[in-house]
Amino acid sequence: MENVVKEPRIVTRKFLARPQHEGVGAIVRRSIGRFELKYFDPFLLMDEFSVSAPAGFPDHPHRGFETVTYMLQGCVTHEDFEGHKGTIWEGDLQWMTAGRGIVHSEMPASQGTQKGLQLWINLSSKHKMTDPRYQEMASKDIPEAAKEGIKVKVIAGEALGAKSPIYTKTPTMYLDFTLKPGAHLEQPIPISWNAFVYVLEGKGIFGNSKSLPVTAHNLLLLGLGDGLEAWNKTSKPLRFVLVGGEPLGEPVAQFGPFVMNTQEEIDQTIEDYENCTNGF
Ligand code: FJE
Ligand code: FE
Repeated sequence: MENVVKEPRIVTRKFLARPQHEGVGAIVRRSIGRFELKYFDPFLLMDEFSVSAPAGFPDHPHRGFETVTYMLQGCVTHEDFEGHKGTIWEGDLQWMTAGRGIVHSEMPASQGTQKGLQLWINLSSKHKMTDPRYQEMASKDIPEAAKEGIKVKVIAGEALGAKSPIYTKTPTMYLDFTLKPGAHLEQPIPISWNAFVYVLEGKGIFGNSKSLPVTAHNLLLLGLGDGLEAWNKTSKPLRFVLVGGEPLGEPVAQFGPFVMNTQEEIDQTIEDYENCTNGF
């Protein structure tokens, strides 16, 4: 492969996401959004979730950011207060811009354990009160590319010549990579963006070819540079997601599922939610 990455980013921090309780009877492995890593601008939360009926995430609100749900196993049904309803099947993607307000439920849609990733991306002050919007992509429609032992599903952004149609208000890339044994990846990342890797399966070497292998449920923050280098030096497949975004550089005031810039805006949001006004 030609040298597409000139200054590879190295791994600056590693977090193992351990299971914790969330919602009603659901389990999440939280990496971003936990106490030690409250915010990785523009990312507010990264959960690898696991739910079995009757557990789930019953009616709850969101304001000021986007939620991105990507199903790994099984399916969840969502329904909001405007009657927008659907099932996110295995491999499908839902990119939800909560904007000024969405109240919805996210519940398992079949028997057994339903697993996925949920990422929360912050919106800039000028977009926080935007109209709510959904972008949905079925598994078969997610652009895919393959080259030299590397397969990628392009959820957002561009990789190996494949490009996602998802519009990201906060510029974001979201790539689902599978590397065959022996494969070596070089993926460009815009230089000013924050980026992380979350390992789903197998053992990978990231950043520096001499670094120690990293296993599933670990989140790796990447340092400065123009891209990621990764290697699969094992005899089994390696699967991970690479997520990057342009930092907003704005103050964050958060109260659970409400994310604004100031405490006054949070107070207003709580009032709006209680009174069903300004979007709720
Ligand atoms: C939420 C607690 C929550 N991670 N992963 C508080 F559980 C939630 C929430 C979720 C969630 C939903 C899915 Cl489908 C997957 C998740 C947290 O809904 F929004 C708040 N505020
Ligand atoms: Fe939600």
